[in-house]
Amino acid sequence: MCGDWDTRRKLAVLERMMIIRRFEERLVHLFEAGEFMAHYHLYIGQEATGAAVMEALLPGDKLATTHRNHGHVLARGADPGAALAEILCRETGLNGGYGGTLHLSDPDLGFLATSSIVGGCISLATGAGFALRNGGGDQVSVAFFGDGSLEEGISYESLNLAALWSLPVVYICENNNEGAVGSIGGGFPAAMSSVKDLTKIPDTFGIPVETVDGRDVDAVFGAASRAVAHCRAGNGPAFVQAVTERWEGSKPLWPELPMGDTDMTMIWDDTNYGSRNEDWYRNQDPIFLYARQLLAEGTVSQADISALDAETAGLIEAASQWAIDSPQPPAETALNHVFVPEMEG
Ligand SMILES: Cc1ncc(C[n+]2csc(CCOP(=O)(O)OP(=O)(O)O)c2C)c(N)n1
Ligand SMILES: [Mg+2]
Repeated sequence: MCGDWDTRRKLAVLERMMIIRRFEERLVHLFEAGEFMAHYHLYIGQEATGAAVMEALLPGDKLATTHRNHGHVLARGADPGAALAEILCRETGLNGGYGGTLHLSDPDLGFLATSSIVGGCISLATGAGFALRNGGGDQVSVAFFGDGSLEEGISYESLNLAALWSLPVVYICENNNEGAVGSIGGGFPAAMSSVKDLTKIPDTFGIPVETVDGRDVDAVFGAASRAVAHCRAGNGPAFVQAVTERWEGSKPLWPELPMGDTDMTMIWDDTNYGSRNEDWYRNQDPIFLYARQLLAEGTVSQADISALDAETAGLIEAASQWAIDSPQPPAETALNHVFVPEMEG
């Protein structure tokens, strides 16, 4: 969807961001309850980027994403129940239970693949751009990746080819490195690049680049729309850097909910912030920022937000129960989709 933003659309975007938040929070609880075993990554703090970029795309566009993929798949409109079932490796999951969290994908929505191979999605989206360009249509392919991807050699080769061949690829770099602890500090791996200003990389290849506040729905939508229009017009690739500060719960190696489940009444009631979380609630949380914007312009009331919150919480509760109750794939199908070379002798 592109074009104008009416009240319905603004509410739909807020709802999408709330679904992602409640989905991710529920996942932490499901992990703690032993419902699945896998290293997993949360999109909390980056919801505005995924939700806004999807608004700049059309149904025929293609996407590839990373290990921080849940938010992208949900923002594009995937069913939360089928997504949760996939993470719990259930037969009813989006990928039949074979993908889990790291390969959670929705091919029906244009996702080519999701992978934890850092930088892999950049080459996949570039290849898709090549195919789309050769197909003669005006679709674009989109790569969502973290700042860490720009340490990988494949990223440079991909950007070079996309620029040389004028491929319709939108590169969305979600730079969440600010405040990251990194493996050296005992936390989740973070970027270690000698390039301090990442926009210099696409710029070197002659790819137009914009940096935006990744917590700001309107800013991300504006930059993504310009990038998409550039690609659709046959002008080659474009690059957007969406900057967010690292959310506290994604700093350690394993995700945490340091502030518990989000209390949406804190959007307008600041009496319970506590000093440690004050900056997050006032300046960082993308849902709070967007909801406050909609409140200020009179698009929604506090009652509307509370109703949306209750509806979203109910949706995720039902999705979670449905996923838990879903069967696992039969044991005899364990090797389906596995490439096993024929062994001699
Ligand atoms: C090719 C490759 N090298 C190393 C890793 C280990 N690793 C997992 S996540 C990560 C950091 C990723 O940083 P970034 O791309 O910025 O994503 P973020 O987690 O910050 O969103 C690394 C190095 C990997 N998965 N793949
Ligand atoms: Mg990062």
